[in-house]
Amino acid sequence: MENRQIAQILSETADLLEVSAADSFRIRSYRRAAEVVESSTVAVGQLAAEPKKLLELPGIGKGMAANIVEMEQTGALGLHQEMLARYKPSMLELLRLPGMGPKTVALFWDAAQISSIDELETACREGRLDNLPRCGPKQVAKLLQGIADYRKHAGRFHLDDADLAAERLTEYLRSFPGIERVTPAGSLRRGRDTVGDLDFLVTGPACAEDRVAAVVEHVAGYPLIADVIGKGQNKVSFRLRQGLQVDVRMLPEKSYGAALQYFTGSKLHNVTLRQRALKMGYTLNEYALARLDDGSALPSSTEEEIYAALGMDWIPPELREDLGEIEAAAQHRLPVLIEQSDIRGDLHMHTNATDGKNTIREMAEAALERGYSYIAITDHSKNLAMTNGLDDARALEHIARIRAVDREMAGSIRIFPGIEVDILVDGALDLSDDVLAQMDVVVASVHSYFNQPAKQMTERILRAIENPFVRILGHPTGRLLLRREPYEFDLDAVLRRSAELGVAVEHNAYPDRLDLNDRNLRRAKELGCKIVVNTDAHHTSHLEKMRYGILQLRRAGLQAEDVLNTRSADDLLQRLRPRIL
Ligand code: DGT
Ligand code: CA
Ligand code: CA
Ligand code: ZN
Repeated sequence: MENRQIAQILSETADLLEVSAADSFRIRSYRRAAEVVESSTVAVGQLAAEPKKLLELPGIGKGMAANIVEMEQTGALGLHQEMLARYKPSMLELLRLPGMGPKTVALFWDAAQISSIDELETACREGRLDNLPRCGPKQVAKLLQGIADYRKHAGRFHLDDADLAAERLTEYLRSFPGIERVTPAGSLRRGRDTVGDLDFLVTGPACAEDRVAAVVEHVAGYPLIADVIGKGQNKVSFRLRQGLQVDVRMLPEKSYGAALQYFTGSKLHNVTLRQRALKMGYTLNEYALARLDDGSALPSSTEEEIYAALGMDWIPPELREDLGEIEAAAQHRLPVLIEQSDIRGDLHMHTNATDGKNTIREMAEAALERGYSYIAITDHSKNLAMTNGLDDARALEHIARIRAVDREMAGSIRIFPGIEVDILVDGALDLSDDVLAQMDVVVASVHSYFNQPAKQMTERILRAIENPFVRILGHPTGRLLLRREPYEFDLDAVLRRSAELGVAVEHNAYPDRLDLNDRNLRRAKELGCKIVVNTDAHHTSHLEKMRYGILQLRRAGLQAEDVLNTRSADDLLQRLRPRIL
């Protein structure tokens, strides 16, 4: 079992224990174990063969080690299964509603036996919660709104979750003899910020008509399947345990390009492309590109052949949204999109001085391993008390520590002292100018009072970026994908003013944010904004989330030169808003 899977079961168990009002020490031990496993750099499941090694992990005692051994051996945890049976699995979904914690879930369960979102909605509407503590008309209205918001997003998944699920399944499919190519198409291939379902295409000699039945059985036997929805002659649909639905299609080699083109989409791109094909005397479908007059098929085993036959350059999947890419490809003027290897550094990350998990040095070494030549350490400021944010005095001490590590590592990587300073309710910054003046990278972000009226929020952010020490506006719209909408404000006004002031706007590569989104990034470029892409890492392993940010930049048609942290360290410092001393 992978660390993520083990961690998920442990953390669900902690939630369920909390719902059942178990001993708080016990709840904490499961939560802590989940965290330790999730962030462990070794495969914890593999240690199960030598339980002594498990005990060396922080926070893992004898009981927890036995749990891990059980999961590795049986693929499940008895306690977890037992509690799921008691409360129904839908109980866990209740916890995904905004503002809903295990204590509230327990309250609703005890008072009204509510164990699903549907039951909660009915109970709200029938007034059955009215006599419970903290359940006035206002709270009930808020609950109903939360349910509506949740339903709007339900059935979509974060990009990294979909990506990891796809990687695992790809590996499994490739292991079958006679399968040569496996490609996740659809929105995942286009790098959309959230994914509805996975659309897999598979080809190779094993997909020949007389052999494909065995492939169908292999696919349906994938161990992470919750239920198989349908099995056809050359298609299998199923739902993974995490809820994600998957369609796998087996194809002959000669149709692979046509199918890949079709199932990559987007629908709008396909419609416009098919119209172009028709005008040129062809039909295009998932099986082939063919001549209209005699029905004869053109070579369709690769996408390149198909686009070339239509007089176009091959179009990177991220651009296939019918936003002008078809014309551009026909005129051979598609942009050369930014790639992950263009990135030279990451300018937003946290350490264990606040809510990060690693030291300055560990973050720097991890960045160096990725081939970066610089990073900025940008911990939180004091307004975010729950993160142990820095006040002026601690920020100064932190700068000194950052400088010391920078000196130790001189010649390999540069470490810029920085801060992610909170934009306070009125647009003032959370630290004094004297302290900010000593930082190379000041990222200013909104982390509170998200519900201000639009005008007030706009003024608040504009005031913040007027501060001459702010060099980057962090995650500018504040959205949390599938959880929180962007706050209401005049983004265009903020982008315009950022461009005038030379404040860079951030694309936050963390898959929960991906903010600014693709459309806003296009707008930012149009307005002449400086753009940076940062991971906002809270752990060394988060640095790799950069790739999800790169996908969004590519979707916005950005090139390496459009993004500041593709530059060398000196060039970058020159291009950031000038520092006043
Ligand atoms: P998702 O799953 O909601 O994140 O988004 P997609 O883009 O993966 O959409 P999905 O899974 O419904 O379909 C995958 C691709 O198949 C889609 O991008 C284009 C193609 N496709 C599906 N249905 C149609 C259709 O009715 N017409 C055309 N032209 N293409 C379609
Ligand atoms: Ca899909
Ligand atoms: Ca689909
Ligand atoms: Zn932040």
